[in-house]
Amino acid sequence: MAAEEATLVLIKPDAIKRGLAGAVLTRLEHTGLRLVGAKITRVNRALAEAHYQRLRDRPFFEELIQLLCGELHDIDYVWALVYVGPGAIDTVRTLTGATNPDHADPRSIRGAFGRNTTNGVMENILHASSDPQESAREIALWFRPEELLIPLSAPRKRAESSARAGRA
Ligand code: IDP
Ligand code: MG
Repeated sequence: MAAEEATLVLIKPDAIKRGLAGAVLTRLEHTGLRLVGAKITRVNRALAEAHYQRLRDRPFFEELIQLLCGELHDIDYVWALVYVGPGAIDTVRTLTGATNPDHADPRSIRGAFGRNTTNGVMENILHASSDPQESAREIALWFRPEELLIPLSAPRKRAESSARAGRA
């Protein structure tokens, strides 16, 4: 049985602009994972930069920040969602598909709906956490604990407490 995990999904402004948020939510709902947090929220530059901090040295970083903030699509919000369940991170990553929509499995969300525009912008519809450390960091960035239906503990804390339990 896969480990119980939590994962953050962001439905990005390109999806909202194209009226695809409902289709994405439907596919996420069909995973059977439990939705424990959901909101629409504005994204300011500081939040976008913190979210994508690992990519700050990449040449497309500025465009990526503008995209997440909605500046490229004249959209002023994203959907932020937290799903939990066994193997939730991989389940949602597989459903999401490869980063580049041209390379994504056509059965995935990005394969079905993503595109590279003629202006060279990668519109890949959604963000999905890539690993337990990132999901814990991202969920804490986007949600206050009281906004979630259940308390979530960070993976490192879980590891530390089992190490403590082992020593006791
Ligand atoms: P992921 O979203 O599949 O996890 P990451 O490598 O974490 O992919 O990149 C984060 C986001 O940065 C992507 O979803 C996409 O929006 C953007 N991105 C990644 N690579 C490129 C690129 O080569 N050109 C433009 N945007 C990119
Ligand atoms: Mg990523």
